[in-house]
Amino acid sequence: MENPPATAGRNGSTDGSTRPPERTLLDMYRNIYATRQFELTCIELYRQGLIRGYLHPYIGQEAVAAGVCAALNPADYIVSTHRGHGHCISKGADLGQMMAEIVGRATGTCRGRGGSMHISDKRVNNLGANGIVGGGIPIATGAGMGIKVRGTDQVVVVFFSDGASNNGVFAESLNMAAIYRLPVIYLLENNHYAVSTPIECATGCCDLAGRGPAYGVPGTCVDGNDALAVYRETADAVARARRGLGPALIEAKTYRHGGHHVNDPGLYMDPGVLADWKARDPLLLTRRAIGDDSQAAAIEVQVDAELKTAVAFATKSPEPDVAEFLASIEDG
Ligand SMILES: Cc1ncc(C[n+]2csc(CCOP(=O)(O)OP(=O)(O)O)c2C)c(N)n1
Repeated sequence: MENPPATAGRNGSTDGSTRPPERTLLDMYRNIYATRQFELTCIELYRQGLIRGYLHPYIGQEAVAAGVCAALNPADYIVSTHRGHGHCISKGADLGQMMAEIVGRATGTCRGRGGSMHISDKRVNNLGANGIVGGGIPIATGAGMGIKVRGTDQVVVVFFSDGASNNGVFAESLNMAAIYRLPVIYLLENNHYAVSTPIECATGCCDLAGRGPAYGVPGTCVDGNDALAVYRETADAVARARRGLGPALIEAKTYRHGGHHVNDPGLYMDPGVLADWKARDPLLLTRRAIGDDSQAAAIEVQVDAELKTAVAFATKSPEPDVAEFLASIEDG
């Protein structure tokens, strides 16, 4: 595995060592653990009828969001998906406002109007999740064009999955990003399924990173359960994009620990394959990489307390006001 690039970003990895700064590893573990606990809590709240609509757990994939966002600055953008809780948390969401959004309360990041699948968070430059598979890909390409026009050194990362990479907008967006050298990182989370369809049944060529060069976009593949590897690969792509060298496609191979959504038992998943992936649970791998149980345990205590406060805040918050909502539509 390559060393982290010698860039002096938020993570300040300039020593060329194979380990990123300790703070980065701990931050990634915090985000992985927070996402895991947040979603386990959401599943309980869903069963209690407190969350309406769909809920798509990210459990098993958390190292992708954590590794990617560790390589970003607060001013950088992300664009998310229907499976986006990990993206939100790793980009810096306040757990209380995020939980309030998911239970549909007025104090949520979108005043309770977006919910799990359409959450966004302007405060941390999260341009939002999307119920349209692949819908975020052209949005990010447009955001990349905006950055280029404004002439800042920001980048945008768009998360999407293997199913979305078969949509036409993938081809159109990569082509456009290549010709304009847009600072967009296309982060393909290959979790090997689109609902119940395994990738082999939906995709003629399963080398998804290999699709990038066909459009003039460098493509790399990384172990998506290894947060450090994801961080390094992303930091490399971010450094290139900030230098004006254009877009990148990163395929992070990972796996869901369960079905497509909260009510899908995932019976079509091979139990042996699932067990192999669970043995490489990103939570365990990252905890092991820290190598100091007391540091990991301290993070867990802090997150558990934060989450408890977040749930209390969210569930005690008022429902959105219908009259205010209708007035806001009329105001445009
Ligand atoms: C344009 C569009 N087509 C179909 C759907 C229905 N749908 C919802 S999720 C999903 C699977 C998406 O698979 P993938 O992109 O691999 O993401 P994952 O769920 O694995 O994270 C489909 C087909 C949709 N929401 N939008």
